[in-house]
Amino acid sequence: MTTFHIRPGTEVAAALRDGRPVVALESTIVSHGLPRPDNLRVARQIEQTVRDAGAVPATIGMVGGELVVGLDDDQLTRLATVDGVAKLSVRDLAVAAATGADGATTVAATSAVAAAVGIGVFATGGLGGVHREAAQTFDESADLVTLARTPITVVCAGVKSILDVGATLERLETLGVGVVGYRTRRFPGFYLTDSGFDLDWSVDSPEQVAEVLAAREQHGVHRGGLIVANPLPVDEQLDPALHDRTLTEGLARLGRDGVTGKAVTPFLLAHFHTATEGASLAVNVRIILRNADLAARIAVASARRGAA
Ligand code: PSU
Ligand code: MN
Repeated sequence: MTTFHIRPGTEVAAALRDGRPVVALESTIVSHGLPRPDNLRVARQIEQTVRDAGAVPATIGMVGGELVVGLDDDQLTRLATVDGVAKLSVRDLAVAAATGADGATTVAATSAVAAAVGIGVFATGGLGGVHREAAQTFDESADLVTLARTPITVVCAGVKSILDVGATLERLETLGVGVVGYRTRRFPGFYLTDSGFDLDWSVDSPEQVAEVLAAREQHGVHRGGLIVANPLPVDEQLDPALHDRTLTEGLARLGRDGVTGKAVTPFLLAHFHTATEGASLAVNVRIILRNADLAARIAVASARRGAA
């Protein structure tokens, strides 16, 4: 009879056992979020960034039905290069395992699996959120509701402006997901430093985030996730005029081509990539690497405090 256990990679298993800092990483940005062949190179760079800051990277994904925490280089290469890798949210994990699928985990699935094995910090680029047409389609990412019930800290640069940013923040509030700005009181807009929305809280250092996590743990009252929103410095953001033009054009094309549902995000991301001649991709990579570095420093501070 087949058994279905989560398999931690050797290095991740040792680090968790010894209480050393570990950072979870998602695989959907590798398989679906970034274009080939840059995706594999970037995936390795993200892991190296986590190592350089003193933590162990644990990229999560499913290979041949096995749920792996800490993919090795062959497994990472497989998810980055083969066709037909499924995009797995939490609800898909068991079906994908039972059918022996290859799959990449979203923010929701990565958070849930990381928390299940005792990893407390996760780095990504941007979260899923409420889509602009959600009032008609009900299209809201499972990332939000999953973070409501998962004790994980996600370092990200907010959500992309292709989503409804204000509605996403409202839903995070309703769902009880904590949101703190890293050295800012403005919610970042992914490609742009500032989405135009205010935040109630700001933290200044990885040590201060570790204090927040310790307080949450010791209180035992709030069992949901915490988003650490890490904006790009203004001089590294996508040119705002180019951003606005590209977004307006992309949204118009959506309507014209009748693109809906799951296809909306990939369509808009591909449009950004071509319309900005690769500038948006460079910014995207920069965001992920900065978030990986900050997440690793938070994991290190938490491990020092003994409450990772
Ligand atoms: N946002 C991005 N790039 C991405 C994603 C979100 O800017 O690659 C991925 C993440 O894995 C996220 C998922 O969890 O898309 C959300 O998908 P959906 O909206 O289908 O829940
Ligand atoms: Mn959706």
